[in-house]
Amino acid sequence: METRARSGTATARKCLRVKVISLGCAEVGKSCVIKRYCEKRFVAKYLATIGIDYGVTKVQVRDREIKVNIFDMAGNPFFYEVRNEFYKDTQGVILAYDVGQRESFEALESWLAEMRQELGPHGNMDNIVIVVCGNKIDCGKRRAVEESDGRLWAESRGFHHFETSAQTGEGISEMFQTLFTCIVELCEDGPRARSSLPGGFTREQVDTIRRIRSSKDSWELLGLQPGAPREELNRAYRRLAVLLHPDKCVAPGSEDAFKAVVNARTVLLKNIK
Ligand SMILES: Nc1nc2c(ncn2[C@@H]2O[C@H](COP(=O)(O)OP(=O)(O)OP(=O)(O)O)[C@@H](O)[C@H]2O)c(=O)[nH]1
Ligand SMILES: [Mg+2]
Repeated sequence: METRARSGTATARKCLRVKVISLGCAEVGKSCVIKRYCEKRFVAKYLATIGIDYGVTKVQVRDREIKVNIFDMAGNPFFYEVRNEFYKDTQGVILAYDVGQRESFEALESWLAEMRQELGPHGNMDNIVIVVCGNKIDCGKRRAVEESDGRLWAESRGFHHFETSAQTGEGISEMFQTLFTCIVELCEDGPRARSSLPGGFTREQVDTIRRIRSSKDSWELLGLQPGAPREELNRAYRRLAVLLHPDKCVAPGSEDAFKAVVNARTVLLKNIK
């Protein structure tokens, strides 16, 4: 990883030093995303990271100069013993998956678990800014993870979500800028002042949308036993409609979930006397 100073503006305030790591399965493009940001170039040949790659870059956030130490981790399980040394004192995480490879998205939870485990019982995740990066959006035809799925997963955990292409550069600078801005906010104001955290919706809404998406029939979608009476059906419908109404619910996917609830009720009512 090359070192490059991105801002020469002198500032009165002390330079802030921060530590950022990249996490995610092998070959999702972690090294390329970092290279695209730091060096403005893309390498098509796969050169697996061996353990850890380290680099430093300077950026300007608001009136503050920050020196970012980036630890780019290898995704291959073989390098766990090397990786685990580098979790501590992390302030920012790029948690990456490949939008064309479903397993790399489904593995995000286990990457968080590895980090939690290495930080230990006293490690505080509230002091770490996590951006979730769905990479390789230029490979449009083989998409396996929808943008809304990625966003829902990330935002329901209080993380930012970006889709990127290290090849074209799309989304890259927005993602890094958000990461660095949030880290500076956190350093200056503490966890309570994370004004730019996404959200505005509840865990119940997110879990309900997920349940609706994976339900196999209209009964299951409404959370009812097959053959439930009309009053029960209407009660379940009302509860879900209030929870997910697009006027009140801003969780990603709420509009489709709300439509599915309305359809399920219509279909079932036709068959109930
Ligand atoms: N088309 C396309 N290919 C990409 C993109 N990002 C990375 N790649 C390719 O995907 C392969 C893996 O990229 P890396 O950045 O080395 O992946 P990594 O996540 O760092 O992998 P490990 O170091 O093994 O954990 C390389 O062949 C890259 O050229 C992208 O946005 N679009
Ligand atoms: Mg790598």
